[in-house]
Amino acid sequence: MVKVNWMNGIIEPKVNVEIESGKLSGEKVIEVTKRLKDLENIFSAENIRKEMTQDKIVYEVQAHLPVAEGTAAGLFFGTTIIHQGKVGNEYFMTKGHLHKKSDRAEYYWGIKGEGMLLLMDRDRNTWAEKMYKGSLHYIDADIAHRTVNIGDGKLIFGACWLSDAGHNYDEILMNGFSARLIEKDGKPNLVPA
Ligand code: PAN
Ligand code: ZN
Repeated sequence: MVKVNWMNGIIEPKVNVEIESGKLSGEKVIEVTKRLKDLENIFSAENIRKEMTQDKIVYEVQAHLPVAEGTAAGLFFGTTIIHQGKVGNEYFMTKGHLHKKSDRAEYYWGIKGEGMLLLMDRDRNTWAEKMYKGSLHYIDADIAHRTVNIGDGKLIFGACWLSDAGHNYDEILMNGFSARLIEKDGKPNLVPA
């Protein structure tokens, strides 16, 4: 509920973000949950994923969408929580995507936990940037991006992107990233896919 004091024109914000957790509350906040059953053909061990508890949550996204998707020059603000876990020896991660409009960049920042931001250019060169509380990531235009939880708790990060960026999931679903983060001897290793 927005409280307006018309005497002095001062109002309460319509939405809040909990700094410690990234949790959003208020107007125009949407929530999406991705479970193992929603992540067909994302992990290398698809046979193992199929045998796991399908309702297990892999990640949750909250986003403040103040304008309609596709609006030119508006901004969206989101928080993603990736739960701790693995499919075989591959860490829980997001689907990953390119932006539909290829010249749209994005900011990510680490809020909690330990992660990796997997980035891939158009020539399919893939690299991983460490994520931790306070890390800041500028994802350049036309770079595919996926986040991976390599820690022993939840990975939480924030994101801010343009409202007309759009999401292209198809290319990653079809061709994947050229490398994956695999646990070996208790450590994350970036290995060719
Ligand atoms: C993020 C992502 C979010 C979930 O808000 O959408 O972390 O990842 P997937 O969209 O790949 O499932 C973002 O990059 N928005 O543009
Ligand atoms: Zn994005």
